[in-house]
Amino acid sequence: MITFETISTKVRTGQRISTEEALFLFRSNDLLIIGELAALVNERKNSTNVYFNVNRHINPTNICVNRCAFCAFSRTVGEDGAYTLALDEICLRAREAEEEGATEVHIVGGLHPDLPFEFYEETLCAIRRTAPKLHIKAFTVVEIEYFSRISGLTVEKVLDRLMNSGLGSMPGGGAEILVEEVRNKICPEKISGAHWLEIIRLAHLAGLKTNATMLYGHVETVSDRVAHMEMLRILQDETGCFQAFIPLAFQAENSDLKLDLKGTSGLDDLKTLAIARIFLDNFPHIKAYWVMLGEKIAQVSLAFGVNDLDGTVVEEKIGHDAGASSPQSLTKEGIIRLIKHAGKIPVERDTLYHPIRNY
Ligand code: V47
Ligand code: SF4
Repeated sequence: MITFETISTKVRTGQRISTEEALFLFRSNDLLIIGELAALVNERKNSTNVYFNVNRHINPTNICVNRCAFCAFSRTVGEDGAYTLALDEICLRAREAEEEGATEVHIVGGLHPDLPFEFYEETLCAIRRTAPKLHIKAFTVVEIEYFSRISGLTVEKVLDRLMNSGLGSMPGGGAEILVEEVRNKICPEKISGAHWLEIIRLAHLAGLKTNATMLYGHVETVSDRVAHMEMLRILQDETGCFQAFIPLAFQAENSDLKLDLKGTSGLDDLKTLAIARIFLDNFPHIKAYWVMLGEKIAQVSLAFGVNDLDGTVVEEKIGHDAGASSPQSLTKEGIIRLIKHAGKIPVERDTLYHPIRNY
């Protein structure tokens, strides 16, 4: 029989918990016990260090052929608010970021019907020329698969050409919930969960580190969340190239998902982060993305197994188009303050988690 005692013994002795045990935790509301176990796992891995980076998000276009039901960011060509940044504009933002002390640009966008694959190669090359010190973390698996389709190249070749143009690592977006039944409801046009995992595997084999996200708080069940995490845990056992797991709290405004939702609850946010920390024992980092969670929940999550607060971001569109009430940007000092007030040591990191400076 599964009880808190049996789970606690496993966690304390460093054993992996099962999917049934993760479900048991999701079905309990004993947040403090779950949080204590998650904090223990995190402390063993990361001591009291909490990572952040100085980064800037750039979304080259919001025009997208997919139109996922949960996405308030995407537009069709000619629709109000549709935009595509010129290469010069992208480079200007990257140069500004570098001048302001950023170490990373995070680039993701919609699946544009007309831009050729070469545009994305040129974007990377141009950023590398104008801001050579920046690490370029770019393109979700969904974009990589789209580039393969529009160019007629294999995914391996697409990755190879992008890496030659300056791609340094990949973010974890597009995973949503990897269970097909859920994808059919929230993003039927998106690649399947199995395909997402296969392309991540190819990226890892090519030598790229990536993250993995999970969009939660919409139509999925807690079993779907556990199934999603299980698929990631299995792949991580094989490749070891995931860096951070990032649960993304669904922002409900302006989306086509007709749900009677005002967003996730604080309890669910903390429980999800804590269970992820316990279940994903082979992931080095659990990231609280303050944009979707708000600064306060992100800060409290540092006592619930989280060891990464993402970065300064500067200009965020995906969450804010969907009604996120967090600020567009946090200053480095603001992030350091959040971490210090939680009794932890702020560590500025680069994209690959090399420490730059402790505060
Ligand atoms: O794939 C879209 C999600 C993702 C909504 O890897 C939404 O370091 C909530 O992946 N409510 C893109 N989420 C963002 C992303 C990300 C962000 C920060 C850091 C990293 C990283 C990755 O945003 C999409 C989708 O899952 N998303 N719409 C929404 N309404
Ligand atoms: Fe397009 Fe990504 Fe939005 Fe889906 S989530 S509509 S693929 S931009």
